[in-house]
Amino acid sequence: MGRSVAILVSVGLLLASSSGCLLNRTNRKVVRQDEARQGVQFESNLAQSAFTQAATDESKREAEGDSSGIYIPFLLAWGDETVLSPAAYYNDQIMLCDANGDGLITEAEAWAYNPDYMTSRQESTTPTSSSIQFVDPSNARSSLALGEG
Ligand SMILES: [Ca+2]
Repeated sequence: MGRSVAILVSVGLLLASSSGCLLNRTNRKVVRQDEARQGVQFESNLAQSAFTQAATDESKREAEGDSSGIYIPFLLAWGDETVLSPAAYYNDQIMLCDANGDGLITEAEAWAYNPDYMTSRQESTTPTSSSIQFVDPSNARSSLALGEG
């Protein structure tokens, strides 16, 4: 009785110390490690910030890696993970973002690539009521009249 409790405690400690499985092996491989970052130009600081924020996001790079293997709950986790090197991921993001491939990332391309960032920046730069200029209607009519004539 005492021996079976000790075995159960040992198994429990083993499960708790690993990733929840008795047998655990993950072979992680970083590919394209020798690749250098490509150069790219940006239309504006905003386009650069939007691109860089997403292209250097480590969690996205890790999440986009490939993994394969066998997983049996509490018993076995055995597999391979493949992730791009940071430079390779950055270069692939340039290809995704630079839609026309001209080596210049425009604000429009940055919008399409990272709309969340661009939307948040747009909201933070929305004009306040003190910065909005109102047009005098009499001047607007005279402008229209000049335009028509
Ligand atoms: Ca472009």
